[in-house]
Formats: sequence, C-alpha cells, structure tokens
Amino acid sequence: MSNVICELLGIKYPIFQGAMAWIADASLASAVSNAGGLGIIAAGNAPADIVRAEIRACKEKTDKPFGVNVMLLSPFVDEIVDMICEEGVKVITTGAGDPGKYMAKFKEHGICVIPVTPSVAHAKKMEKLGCAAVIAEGMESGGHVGKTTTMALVPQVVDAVNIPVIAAGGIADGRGMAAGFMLGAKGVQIGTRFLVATECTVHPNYKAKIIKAKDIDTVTTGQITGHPVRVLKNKLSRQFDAVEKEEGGKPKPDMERIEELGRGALQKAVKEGDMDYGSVMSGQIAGMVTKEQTSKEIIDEIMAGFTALVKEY
Ligand code: TUI
Repeated sequence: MSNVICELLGIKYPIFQGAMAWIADASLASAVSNAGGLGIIAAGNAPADIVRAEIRACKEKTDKPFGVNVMLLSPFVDEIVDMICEEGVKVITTGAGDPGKYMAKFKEHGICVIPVTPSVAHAKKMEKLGCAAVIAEGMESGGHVGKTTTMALVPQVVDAVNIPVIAAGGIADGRGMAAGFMLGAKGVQIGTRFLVATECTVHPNYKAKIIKAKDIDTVTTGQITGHPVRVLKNKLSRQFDAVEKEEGGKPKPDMERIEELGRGALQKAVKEGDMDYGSVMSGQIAGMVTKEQTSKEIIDEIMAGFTALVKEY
C-alpha cells in the first residue's frame, strides 16, 4: 500500500514501532524498518552518546528510513537534540511534552517532526509549530499516558488538524489498524506487540510477562504526580497504590516519595528482568499478544489482516 505517511517518510507500510524507553534500540528499530515499517529508537532518559551509538548501529543494520524518539522529560534532552541533528536523523517523534523550543533547530536540519499528542489543544499547537503529522495516543498505551481513549481521541484530533494523524494505544493487529483508519488516521503506532518481537532485546522475563498478561492486568501508577504510567500489575504497582493512597490523603502529598519508588524501576525490569519490583510498562492490549514472532512476521500479519478487512467493507 501507499498513502500520505508512506510517501512522507519513504516507507512501505504506515506502521510505526512505538518508542519504548530502554527497550527500542538499534536491533528492534532496524528489524521493523527492514520489514517495511518505521523503526524508532527511543532516547528515553539516556545520555546522547548512548543514543548516538544506537543510531550508528541502526544505520549499519538497515538502509531504510528509521526514526528517533525524543522523550522531552529527559534530563539530557538538549544534548539529545544536538546529537540527532549532527547524526543526520531524518524523522523524529517526541513524547511527554511540547517540542516547541527545538522546532527551529529541527527545521534548519530538515528533520520531519511527529509529536505524540494526548489532546486536541496540544495537537493544534503542534500543527501551528510546523509538525509534519501527529501521533494521537490514547490512554490504552503502555508507559506515560494521557487521559483520553484512542477511540475518543483519534477522530477529535483528525477533525481538529489538517496534518496526518497516526493512531496509537490499544492497537496490535489488522483489526486495530483498520479501526484507526476508520477513525481517520493515516497510520498506526504499535508498541506492546513489538516488545515481544524476536529482535527486541528486552529481558526474556519481560516478554514472558507480556505474553502471560490478560486484558485486565494493567494499571496506572503515579497518577497524583501528573505523570501517570501504565504498567503490568506487580509488587511495585501495589506499593505505588498504597503510597499514593497514603500521600493522596494528606494536604501536602510527598511527591518525592512517589517519584523515588519509580526511579530506576524501568531499567530493573528491562535489564535485570525483575518482574516484582521493576516497572513493567505495557499497553492494555497485552492480553492479545500471545507469542514471540519476528518483526517481519508481525508486520506481514498486521498488513494481511488490515487489507482483508479494508477490502471487506
Ligand atoms: O512518552 C510516552 N511514553 C512514555 S515516556 C516514558 S519514560 C517516563 N517515565 C516516567 C515518567 C514519565 C516518563 C515512558 N513512557 N508517550 C508519549 C506521550 N506523550 N504520552 C503522553 C504524552 C504527552 C503528555 C503531555 C505529550 C504531550 C503533553 O503535553 C503537555 C504539555 O503541556 O506540553
């Protein structure tokens, strides 16, 4: 297939691989790009040199377009932006904020900027900034989430802006992709299903927990800090629950105590495979993710399902 997103980015299928912090590296991103989607390296909270090495490794592994995600809450965001411009990255997505401060620099380097947006107001602002497209991400997603569901958010963003919209949150197969397109999206972003891809280097315990997860197994932690994060339930999420209830009842909640619980917890899950006290970020669609497959198998299966459905209706 070809559409506005495929043409904009020079990719075969309008499928983005979600930029999962500490997880989405050169191995996964290059595999997704080689399979015809847009692989995306997550900068997360990593310093620029670490991300630079992943970008260079990705260039070695694929000659197809790939992107980098800038997590705007990162303490290293300024150096990440400089490095991305130096490395000649063509497309970036942003998360967890407003990339306005960096737009002039991105434009100067001819970089295509596609922010993740949690609301209509934010999406309109992104259009005014000169972004090429937006990713409307519903609260079904894993990791840091907004407040609105994909079903409600996507059509409202589509109506509000004149740039292409990519749907994210709760999508893992051809049905989800078709649903996103019915809502007016021109592409989809998929995270949780790629987390169990063969080329994904996350700890095997993490993949096993996603594969075992059921529909009701995710919760959001950190609600009162203003940065809610969707994870699979475990001992850490229950600790969060208890501490948030305790602090939430106080006139002046101790936010630092809650932030402290989450510090380093994602690495603990991703690198050490600690499924009890690690932060096991996952989307609500985990219950539908039942086996490890190569990125190519995942993309081919999604596209086969999508095309059959689109022909049917
Ligand atoms: O960014 C994500 N998902 C993430 S980032 C992450 S690392 C992290 N860990 C702990 C706390 C916070 C981050 C793990 N998962 N998805 C994209 C996303 N962006 N979701 C929500 C947003 C968002 C929120 C507010 C985008 C813009 C925004 O704008 C607010 C403003 O006022 O600019």
